[in-house]
Amino acid sequence: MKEFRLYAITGEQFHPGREMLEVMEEAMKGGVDIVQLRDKDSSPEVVLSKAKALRELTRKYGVTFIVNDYIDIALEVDADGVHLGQDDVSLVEARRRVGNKIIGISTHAIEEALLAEEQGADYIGVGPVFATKTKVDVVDPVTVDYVKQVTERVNIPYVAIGGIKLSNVDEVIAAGATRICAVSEIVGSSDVAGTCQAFLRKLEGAGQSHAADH
Ligand code: TZP
Ligand code: MG
Repeated sequence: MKEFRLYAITGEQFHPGREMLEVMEEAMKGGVDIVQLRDKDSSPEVVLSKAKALRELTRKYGVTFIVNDYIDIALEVDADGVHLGQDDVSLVEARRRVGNKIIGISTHAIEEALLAEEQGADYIGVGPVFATKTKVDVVDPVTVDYVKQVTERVNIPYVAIGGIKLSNVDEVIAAGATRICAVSEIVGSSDVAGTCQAFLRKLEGAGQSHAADH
C-alpha cells in the first residue's frame, strides 16, 4: 500500500450541524493520506450512499479510501480496502473476497498483531492507546507499551489509534509510531485542516529518534 502518516476516520457525532463530506474534505485539504468511513449507526443503504460520495471525494484528492466493516460496500464502490476488527469476518475469508485490496485489522495485543501479519494484513491498528469514548465496545487502553512492542516485533505498517490528541501524540511518537489515526481530535476540531497540519508537523521526523536507539 501507499506510504501514509495521518489517517482520519469519520465520526459524525463529533460535528453536529456539519456535513460529513465537508469535514472530511477539510481533513484532506489538511493533508490526511487515508480516510476511513466508519458508521455503526446507519443502515447499510445509508452507509453505501455515504461510501459512494466519499469514494468520489477521496479520488479527487488522491487519498486512500477504506470502508469499516462492510466488505460488500467496499467492493461495490471500489474502495481501496476494508478495515476489520477481531470480531469481524476472518482475515483469510476477507482476503478471498477482496483480492489485492488493502485489509487493515484492529489489534489490541501482540499475539493479534503477529497473527494479522502472518495472515497477510496490509496494516494493523494498534490501540486504543489511551482511553477513548469514540468506540463503545472498546477494550482497556493498551498504553504506549503495546506501541513499543509492535514497533519492535511487527514488520508491516501499523497505525496507533485511540484517544490520540495533539497534546499526547508526542508520547506515541516517542514509543516508535510513525503513523497515527484520530477520530474526535480531527473531525471534532473547529479547524480540521489546521489540526491535520499540526499532527503532520509532529510526525515529521517520527521514527528517527527511535531508529537511533537501535
Ligand atoms: N479503534 C480503536 S480506538 C478507536 C477505534 C475506532 C476510536 C478512536 O477515536 P478517538 O476519538 O481518536 O479516540
Ligand atoms: Mg468491525
